[in-house]
Amino acid sequence: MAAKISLSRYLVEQQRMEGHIPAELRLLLEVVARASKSISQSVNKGALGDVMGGADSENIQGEMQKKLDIIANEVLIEANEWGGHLAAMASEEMEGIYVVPNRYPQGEYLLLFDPLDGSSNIDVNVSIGTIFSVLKKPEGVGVSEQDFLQPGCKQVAAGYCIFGPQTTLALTVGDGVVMFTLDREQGSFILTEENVRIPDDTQEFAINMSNMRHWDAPIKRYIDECLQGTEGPRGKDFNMRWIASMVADVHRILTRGGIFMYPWDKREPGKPGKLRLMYEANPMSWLIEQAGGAATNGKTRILDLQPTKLHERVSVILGSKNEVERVTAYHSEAVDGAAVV
Ligand code: P6P
Repeated sequence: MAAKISLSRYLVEQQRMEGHIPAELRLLLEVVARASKSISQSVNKGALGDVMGGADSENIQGEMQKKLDIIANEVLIEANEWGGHLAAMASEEMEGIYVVPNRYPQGEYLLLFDPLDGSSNIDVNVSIGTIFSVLKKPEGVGVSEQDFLQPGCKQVAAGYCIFGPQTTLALTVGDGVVMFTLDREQGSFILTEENVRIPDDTQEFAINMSNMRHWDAPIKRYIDECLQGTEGPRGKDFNMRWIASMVADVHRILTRGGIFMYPWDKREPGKPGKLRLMYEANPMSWLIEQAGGAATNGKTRILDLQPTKLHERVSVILGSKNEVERVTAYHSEAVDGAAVV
């Protein structure tokens, strides 16, 4: 039986053999993984711990926070602030950046995270997760919010930890996607998937269908064609999934393919989309691209988007390459009137 490779061993070997992971980045990733284990323990307590329900507070997004949103955020801050690998952190749950306190050494990395994505699913026991993104701090003295405003193509590491039937960590440092499953008996993440690949084609789409009347024409066209199945222009039947937890939907796509869409819609025309660019769309888009998929906002590659605000939102179309390209082509056809076959 092949030796079990722990996350620590994998990262040490990647640092030693491939040179992909400098020592400070390896430390950062091990700390994030350790924090994810701690969050997983809290999530798994459920009603047996004081972790369910609302926290009677709102986050910067104007959304009611769950107790676990705050717990997860605090775990990530406390785990990462003292190690000397970070200059600052940014979180969906905090309005401004969190600069590492002067009592600790400052490092060269910036860590962004959605500490507990999908938290509306906590009370109904549906998979949720932590999403993280790592950037290098630009040269210069000190650190500011401006330093975080880098396009997703500048990420040096990205991943998520999904808290479901298994606790699984998905990770990329730019050399493909690997997955580690938490061995609760050992308390270690064990390598369970290397070289994750997404099929170019799929027959499974993920979108919140209740928003259909608000969608733009290209999305309506794409979904309508999927729903026509074998009698329609696609000539094949499609299946639909919507977990309302991006981590779970993306994990399914990394596991068996599919397309995930949270597009702009007419409900709030001034908002480009619901999902956040810096700590949801960028890390997930890099994972998807590293696994052979594609990710656009309907018009532009998500990883090329230049952010202007820390909490800005974006329209997200990601997953199996040929399907994402089709939806993106429908958007350009709608603008240019060019024929799309
Ligand atoms: P809706 C969770 O709140 C989240 O940010 C993503 O994880 C998820 O894909 C989306 O929102 C679900 O949104 O409008 O379907 O509840």
